[in-house]
Amino acid sequence: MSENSSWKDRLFGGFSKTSSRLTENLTGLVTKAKLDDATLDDIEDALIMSDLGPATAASIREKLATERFEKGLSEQAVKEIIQREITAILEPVAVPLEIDAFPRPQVILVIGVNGSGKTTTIAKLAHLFLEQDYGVMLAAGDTFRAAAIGQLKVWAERLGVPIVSGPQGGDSASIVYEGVKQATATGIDVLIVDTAGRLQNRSELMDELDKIRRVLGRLNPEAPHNVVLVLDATTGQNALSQIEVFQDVAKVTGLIMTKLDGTARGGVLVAAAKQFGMPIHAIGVGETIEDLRPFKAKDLAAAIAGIES
Ligand SMILES: Nc1nc2c(ncn2[C@@H]2O[C@H](COP(=O)(O)OP(=O)(O)OP(=O)(O)O)[C@@H](O)[C@H]2O)c(=O)[nH]1
Ligand SMILES: [Mg+2]
Repeated sequence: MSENSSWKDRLFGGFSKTSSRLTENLTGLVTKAKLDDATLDDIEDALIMSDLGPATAASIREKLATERFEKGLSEQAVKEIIQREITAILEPVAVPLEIDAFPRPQVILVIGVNGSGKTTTIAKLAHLFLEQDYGVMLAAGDTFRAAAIGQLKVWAERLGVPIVSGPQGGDSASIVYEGVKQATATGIDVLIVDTAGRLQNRSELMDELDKIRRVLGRLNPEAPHNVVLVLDATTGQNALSQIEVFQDVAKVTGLIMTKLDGTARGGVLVAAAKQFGMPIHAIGVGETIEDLRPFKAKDLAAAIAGIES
C-alpha cells in the first residue's frame, strides 16, 4: 500500500464518525423528485446538526435550491453537492506548513488550551519534517509542568532529534532564545516550541508570547515565523471561540485540528475554514506518529461527506 493511499484510509477511517453523523442526519430527507422549501430547510438543519456551521449550511442550501439534478435526485447526489461545496471552502485554507525561512532556523510556536494535543502534534510535525530531510530541534517551552518537559524529551529521544529544555518553573523565553542560538550554531532548519496549555482568556499567555517575541527579536526579527494554534475537534463549536480569542491575543498564523478520529463533530473544521479563512496546516486523525498530515481539500471533503472515491 502506498504512503498516499494509507493516509487516505486513515483520513476516511478518522472521519467515519463525522460522515455517519452527516448520513444519519440526511437519511430520509430526499424522498421527493424535487427539493421543496421544507426539504431544503430540513437539509440545512441536518448540516447545522453535523457541525458544519450555519454559514456553510446556508450556502449549501442555496446551491441545492438552484441545482438541476441531471442524474436524478438522491441522497448520493445531495452528498456530492455537499462534497463540492466543502471542497471550495477548504481549498484556500489547505496550506501545508512550509519550511522556507531564511536565515534558518524557522521558529514554530505551538499554542493552545490544555490537552488540545500540542505536544503530540509537535512530535508528529517533527516526524513530517524529518521525512522531508529537514533538521529538527525541539524546545520545551512548557515549563509549567515537570511532566510536560519529560513528555517532550521522550519524543525527542524516540525521533532522534535534539531538544533544549530548562528547569520546571523556568523562563520559556530564555529556553526559546537558547534554542535559536543552538539551532543556528548547528545548522538546524526548524525549531518547534512547545508551550504550556492555557485557558484562552488568560493574559499571561499574551505576556509570555510577547516576551518570547521580544527576546527572539534580538536574534531574528522574523521569529517566531509561525504561531500555530492546536484545536481539539471533540470540543466542537468551542473550537471556534478558541480561534477567536487566540487570534486576538497571540497573532495566530495557522491552525492544526486534532482528534478528528474521536468525534462526530469533524464538520467543525469546515465551519472554522468558512468563518476564519485561516490556513489549516494539518489534521490529526489518531494517536500514532503517522496520524497527522496536511490534507487535500477534495479528499477531506469526500471523507466528511462519506463519498469513497
Ligand atoms: N485520538 C487522538 N488522540 C490525540 C490526537 N492528538 C492528540 N491526542 C491525544 O490527546 C492527549 C493530549 O495530548 P497532548 O499532546 O499531551 O496535549 P497538550 O495540548 O500538549 O496537553 P497539555 O500539555 O496538558 O496542555 C494525548 O493522549 C494524545 O495522545 C489525535 O489526533 N487523535
Ligand atoms: Mg503538552
